[in-house]
Amino acid sequence: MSGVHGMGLRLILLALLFTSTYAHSWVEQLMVIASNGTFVGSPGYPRGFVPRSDPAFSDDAMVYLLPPAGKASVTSTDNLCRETQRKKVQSEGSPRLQASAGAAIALRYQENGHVSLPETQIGKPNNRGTVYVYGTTNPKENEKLLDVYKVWNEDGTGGDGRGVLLAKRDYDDKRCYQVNGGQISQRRQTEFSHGADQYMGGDLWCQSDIALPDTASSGKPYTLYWVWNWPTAAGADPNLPNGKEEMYTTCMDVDVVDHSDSRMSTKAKYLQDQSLNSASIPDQFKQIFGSKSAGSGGVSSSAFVTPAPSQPATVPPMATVTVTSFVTSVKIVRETGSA
Ligand SMILES: [Cu+2]
Repeated sequence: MSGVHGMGLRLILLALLFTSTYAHSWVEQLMVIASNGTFVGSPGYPRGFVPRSDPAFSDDAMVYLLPPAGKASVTSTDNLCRETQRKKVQSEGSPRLQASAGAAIALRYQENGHVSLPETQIGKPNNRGTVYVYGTTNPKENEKLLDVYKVWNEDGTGGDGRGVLLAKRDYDDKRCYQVNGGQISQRRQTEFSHGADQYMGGDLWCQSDIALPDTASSGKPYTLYWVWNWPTAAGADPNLPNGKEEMYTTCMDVDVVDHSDSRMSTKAKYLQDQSLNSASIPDQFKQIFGSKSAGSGGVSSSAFVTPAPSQPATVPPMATVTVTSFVTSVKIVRETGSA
């Protein structure tokens, strides 16, 4: 292969990689986590969810950028939720998650290259930004970002006291990847391999794992705000000498039900070697559990085996998996390039 030919292939590959990073992120799905760390039950969805399979889907149907395009900073009038997520309304076919008070829940999202292709954006944090998850039983339709973000605290004494900070997580959960030709993805595809499923295909989605408060009342919705802070540092990008504020949010509700089997057991213990298609993140699971029961520890013990969950996560047939042309293209380019 000549050098010119190789360069051309590399440019095509780069173009594909860049194209793939436009998507940004939002919460795609909520799952209850059983006391062995495995997802159980049926998925729940954010307010006004538009599935990727919907003909009306585009990134713009789900992305919510703050500050809004054209503004340098978030101001007191900026809404926390995108317009389609300000009311407690679900889309047809995308219901709320059902979970009991105290249940552990995974908020799942796609990294879209923000983790696996960090070279496409200069000056971003090493943890790919920080996710803040807030909870309230008393949300406002026109909730303002700055009334909640870094104001509500773990004790519920921040700001107007209507809500709490449930968790602060690294955007990169240290496992997730999009299938692409980047080194991080290649490494993680080996280390965290899994069979393609209907939701993720070959990708492995990221998670923010949290727990509902034990005090959440049954029969009522509990509101979650997922806020991803992904700033550009000052001085890193010559085009952005002062850096840049960049945040994305998803707003969602969970139906709090009286179901003892989704309640986090004090005997919770993470089951090692479980399928990554329905596994929570061990260190986040440990953080949730550690705060709920003293002396739990032991997440790394492989000798302890918990019973299988009574209600396994639905695993749809493999036949419905769609391989995108993007992934196919990258593979072809790589194979040709290395020939
Ligand atoms: Cu993005």
